[in-house]
Amino acid sequence: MKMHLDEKIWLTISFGIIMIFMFFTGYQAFALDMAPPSNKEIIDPQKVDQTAPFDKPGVNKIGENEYEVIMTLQAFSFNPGNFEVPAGSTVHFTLTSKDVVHGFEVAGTNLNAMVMPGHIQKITQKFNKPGTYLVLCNEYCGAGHQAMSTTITVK
Ligand SMILES: [Cu+2]
Repeated sequence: MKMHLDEKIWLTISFGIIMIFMFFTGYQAFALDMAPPSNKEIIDPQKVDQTAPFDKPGVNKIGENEYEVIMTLQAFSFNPGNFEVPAGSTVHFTLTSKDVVHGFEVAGTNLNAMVMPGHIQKITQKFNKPGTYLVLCNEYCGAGHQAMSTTITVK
């Protein structure tokens, strides 16, 4: 096959760029251990109320400016809902669903998680700016989905 020199040059450059991207992606994934956050703990979705820590949902202070929120999501509410944390707190969320797939999105932050029945979702966020943060379910979960919201007040 006869190939024009320009074509060879551009093919080499494109192939080289792809290889460079693949190298960096591989380096980040394997050498730097960067990956999307994931938590592989599972529980029996029929027994959420009896399974620790979800038998006691709530907001617990676990250190200086550090809180743990044990939350269950169910059609169409968050438990606990409308809670408060002081500004500057780091909040560790432990979430699960009691029925169907729900979403946990906190507007104005990077918090956005899918919460599935039978799975424990863990995410951490530091709340520096005082204000009222809207928490929304962003996975369609049934007839009352649009009403599934709560707030986190930071003050
Ligand atoms: Cu929902």
